[in-house]
Amino acid sequence: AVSNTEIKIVPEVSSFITQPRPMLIDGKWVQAASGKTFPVYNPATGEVMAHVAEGDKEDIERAVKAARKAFESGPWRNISPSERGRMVWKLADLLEAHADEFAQLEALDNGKSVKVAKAADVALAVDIFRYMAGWATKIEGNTIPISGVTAPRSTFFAYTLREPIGVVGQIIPWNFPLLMAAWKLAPALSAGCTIVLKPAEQTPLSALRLGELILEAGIPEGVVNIVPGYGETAGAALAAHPDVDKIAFTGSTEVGKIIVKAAAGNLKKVSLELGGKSPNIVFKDANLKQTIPGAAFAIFFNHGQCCNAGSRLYIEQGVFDEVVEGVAEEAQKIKLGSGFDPTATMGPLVSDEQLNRVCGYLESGFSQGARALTGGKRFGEKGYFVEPKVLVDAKQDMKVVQEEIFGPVVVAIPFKDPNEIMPLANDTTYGLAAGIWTNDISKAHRFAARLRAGTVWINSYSVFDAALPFGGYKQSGWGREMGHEVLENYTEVKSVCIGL
Ligand code: TXE
Repeated sequence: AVSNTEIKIVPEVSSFITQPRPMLIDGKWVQAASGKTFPVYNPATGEVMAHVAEGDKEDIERAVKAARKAFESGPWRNISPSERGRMVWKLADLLEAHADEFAQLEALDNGKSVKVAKAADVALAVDIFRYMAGWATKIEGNTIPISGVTAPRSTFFAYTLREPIGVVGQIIPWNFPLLMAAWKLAPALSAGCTIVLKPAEQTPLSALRLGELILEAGIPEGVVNIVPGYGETAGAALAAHPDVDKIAFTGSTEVGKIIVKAAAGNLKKVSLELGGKSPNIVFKDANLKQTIPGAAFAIFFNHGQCCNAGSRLYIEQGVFDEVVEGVAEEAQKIKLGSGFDPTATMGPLVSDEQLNRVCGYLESGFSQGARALTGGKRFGEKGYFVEPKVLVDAKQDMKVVQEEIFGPVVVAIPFKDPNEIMPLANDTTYGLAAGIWTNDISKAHRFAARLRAGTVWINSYSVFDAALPFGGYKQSGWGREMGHEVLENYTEVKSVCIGL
């Protein structure tokens, strides 16, 4: 039962969650081999709201078999790139037509606002399917002039083919459940791969509903298999499976390392999009009217549960008080409430576990001497709400400055000399994103080049586009998502050489 909701739940969503949801294997909706299901919680109330088939090793086995068959001998490999692109485009159209339903499913499952889910999660998911649909016909090799050093008397004609990598395992997190599924599925489909997708156990619903649209779009059976389940069981089986050619993972750096080890068994290719502790740097010449709401958005969007969150706010002395107080004021304006409350501007964290993790970090910060300018701690007794926080008096070596909190908590640290900021900003094991706020164009470009991060936003933050690659330096990951760069993750290059 879902209580305190003001936006009315559409009938498609209520009927979807009242039935236990099966998994998608070989084009059919089936129960887990074990017959088990697991509960899905509404983070706004802490109550169980749905049950989902609990995939495990045996289900992964069945799904990988189906994906292998679809890759080797199904109709998929003979479908032209143009037709493949049209199917992916059709999937985008279907998703768009069901935008309200997906926004509600996402809000129920993850806790985010229905409005935001529609404007951001669903819209960006539609967009990546459209963008990638266009790439299906543009994945090309080259013709390459070679000299044939080892056989000098012959002439050669040589070219490369860019082929789908094969059966792909994809493991995704709970912070943007639908969007992470779309970022993973769209390029793999356009490249001609077949897929076993494992959604996060906290948020399996939108991926399962997407599976229905995948079939409706005409994508053949076995091309996309969706196996919900826990990380240590279903996820681990997928990462280790000897017949999976590639694994793509988004989640914690800790589990990313486990995936790499599991993948070593058959040396499957690996791409990883992991955590971050991104520096957001404010110079005193910045336009503070833009910077203050920008810095607040950088951390508080999606309740701070963004791998790219601007969680370390470095502010040049002279404007420190004004910026920090401004961001704290923005935090105070935030109204906590269910994603279905149209007046709420921040929802609950995704789970009990995440609530405890964030509160644990706050306690650790306070015990090491940090001070909160805003907020108490947990908000209310029901649901997983936490008040947005601005921490000051933090030192660079504190846990709250070094580790990913993944909640609405920003640490603000002053700096004196612009030359001292780069080493501090780069003093992290992560390298996912960074922000710079300044009106000095040459300073902006100079510092952007020195940041060890996969994305640098200047006078903006969290701007995502299907055409713009995203991914991490250092322990934030391997490879890039989106843009044409992502196609490297899902293709192999074959050289063909003909003696003439
Ligand atoms: O992530 P996990 P959790 C960070 C963030 C957060 C922390 C923990 O700091 O506080 O991670 O979150 C699957 N083999 N990010 O515990 O465990 C799991 O089922 C194979 C950053 O939820 O990494 C889920 O599908 N798979 C991040 C996925 O991995 C395993 C987004 C992610 O879960 C597995 C989420 C295993 N042994 C959390 N163990 C980002 N980069 O955006 C778990 N999984």
